[in-house]
Amino acid sequence: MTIKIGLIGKTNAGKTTLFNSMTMQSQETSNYPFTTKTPNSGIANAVTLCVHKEFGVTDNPQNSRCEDGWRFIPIEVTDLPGLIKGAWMGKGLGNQFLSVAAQSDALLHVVDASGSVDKDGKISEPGTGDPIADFADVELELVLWYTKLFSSNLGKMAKVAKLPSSSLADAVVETFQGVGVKKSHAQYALKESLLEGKDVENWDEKEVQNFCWILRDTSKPTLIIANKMDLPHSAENFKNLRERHKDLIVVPTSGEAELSLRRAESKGFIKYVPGEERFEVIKPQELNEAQKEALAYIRRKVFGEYLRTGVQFAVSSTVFKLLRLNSIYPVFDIDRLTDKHGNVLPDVYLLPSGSTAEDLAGQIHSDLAKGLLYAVDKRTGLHLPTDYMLRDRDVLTLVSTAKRG
Ligand SMILES: Nc1nc2c(ncn2[C@@H]2O[C@H](COP(=O)(O)OP(=O)(O)OP(=O)(O)O)[C@@H](O)[C@H]2O)c(=O)[nH]1
Ligand SMILES: [Mg+2]
Repeated sequence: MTIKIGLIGKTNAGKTTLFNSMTMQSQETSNYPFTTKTPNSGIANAVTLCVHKEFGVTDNPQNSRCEDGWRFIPIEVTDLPGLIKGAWMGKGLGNQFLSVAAQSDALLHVVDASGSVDKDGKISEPGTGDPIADFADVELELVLWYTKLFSSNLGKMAKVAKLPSSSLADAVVETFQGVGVKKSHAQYALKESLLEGKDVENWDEKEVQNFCWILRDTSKPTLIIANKMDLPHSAENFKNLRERHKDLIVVPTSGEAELSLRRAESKGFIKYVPGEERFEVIKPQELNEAQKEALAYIRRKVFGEYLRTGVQFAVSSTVFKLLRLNSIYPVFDIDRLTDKHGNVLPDVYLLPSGSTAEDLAGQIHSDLAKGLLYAVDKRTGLHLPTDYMLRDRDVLTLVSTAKRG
């Protein structure tokens, strides 16, 4: 099960540039509004310190990649068309946008922190736009869309809620199924909005809106990307964004810097591991003046101020902090740390915190889960019960009556 992350935000915020830098694709970007017309999907990576050094082995990753001691675990990212006001009513590319956003486990909400996008989405001078308003506008569109779903299913929800075998939370789940709303989200939103016992047909407009805000926030975890940090005015807008949204993770980035570095790296001009706080020019003689100047600009404006481009940090923070996924290394042979074919530390699985050894088995193969007897922990040698709650960076083998495929 691959984790899915969607890039949302106002037009020209830099979503496609970020997407290209994460996936090494070459989707069209421009300084005209609404460049992206249809969603693009690709593979990015969550990065975590690999366990191979701890065990003193050299690994042969199969479902992931290991570089300089860092494990790169693939996830799926989708770049979406910019949102405009009225998208919730189906304006512009609204419906298409929202249905793709709905499939994501988490959203990266990209904001042009330099404030160089005006009200209509056109590029203007840095400092003239309002990143806080941009963020709020896009969030409002999302909530209005939830509200519309709610209102158009009101009659049905009222009926389902009254059935003896179901509850209002079940009715909410049915309505918002396509958005990935789970029963725990519905129950939480009902409780938080103090609407638990109130007949859904008697909620007033404000109550519906409030409920939908809470449902949006809980069902679709979101991280703010403050992009274009290399430009003037970004530092102050970043600070304001962070102050305004203390409950959210806000990561400063420069998508354009990351894209330049990754492309320079793929051409062999520089050594750069995404996420690291340095890069090294290895073939200075092959760089032209413009490329030299671009790298010097990145060193000065991005690494000098913020230590890194922030792009890889944003993706990894989404996976490990926002979604609280744990990286788990299952192996077949616990002594040699290999799979059946002798590959050392072949796979990493990302599982939500609270997952058990049995959940891990289920992700690998349903037969393995059915016959699961216990797990063995590499670090302690302990036998762990099937309901053992996994911890980040666990290395273990699953012992089952079924043979591992
Ligand atoms: N200085 C600077 N410019 C950037 C950065 N990221 C993107 N840009 C520029 O911002 C403009 C818009 O970038 P896109 O990636 O096309 O933006 P988008 O959000 O995908 O826009 P839509 O597809 O219209 O929604 C382009 O001119 C990019 O070169 C950045 O980190 N720094
Ligand atoms: Mg785009």
